[in-house]
Amino acid sequence: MPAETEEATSRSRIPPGQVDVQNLRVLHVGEIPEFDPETWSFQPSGLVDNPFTLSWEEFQRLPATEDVSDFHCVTGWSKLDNMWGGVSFRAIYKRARPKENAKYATIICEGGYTTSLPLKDLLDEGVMFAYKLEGRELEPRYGGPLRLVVPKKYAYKSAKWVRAVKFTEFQELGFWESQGYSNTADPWTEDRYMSGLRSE
Ligand SMILES: Nc1nc2c(c(=O)[nH]1)N[C@H]1C(S)=C(S)[C@@H](COP(=O)(O)O)O[C@H]1N2
Ligand SMILES: [Mo]
Repeated sequence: MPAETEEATSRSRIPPGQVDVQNLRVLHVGEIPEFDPETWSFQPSGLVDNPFTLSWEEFQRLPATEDVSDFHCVTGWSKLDNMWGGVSFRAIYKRARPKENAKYATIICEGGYTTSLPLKDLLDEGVMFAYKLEGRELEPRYGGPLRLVVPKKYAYKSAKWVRAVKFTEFQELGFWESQGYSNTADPWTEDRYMSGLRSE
């Protein structure tokens, strides 16, 4: 397609106040955790009929999915077209069988980082626990062995180094959300901060 059209198309995929970058930037609080495949586990729990624990080997045997999505960090950069591979949130949801009063999930990471989302957002197309990026094993700095990917939200919802998912009736505030970042985190409406708390 002509260069102008191409530019217009990609510009329309960049939310307001964002600039597009060629590579994901490595961004997180704390140290990159050590990964030991022998002791690593993944644990869905809370308001579910079937709490379970999977080893790394068992997790990798779950049916896999792939999805290409854009990534928007609240600090102002976006990286388009990332091909993630892993297990859809839906698959974990189905296996855990949440109780009727479960409405949210808190994602719990190695090192203590947390974030949370309504189940209706987590059940969206493209939301997955990813262990691959561009067909290769997900590098530790990008959240390997396992990270959540939530394409429609600012990237602090895309938690790296995930170890557990807790289904809840009420929403728990995550790490950044409890420091004033928006709980709804919609890049398209520049929903960056909790209303009234911060303006820049
Ligand atoms: N465990 C954990 N996950 C995290 C973070 C973090 O500090 N700890 N930072 C978030 C933020 S603010 C961003 S922008 C993305 C960055 O992902 P990347 O380093 O793969 O680009 O990870 C998100 N997930
Ligand atoms: Mo971010």
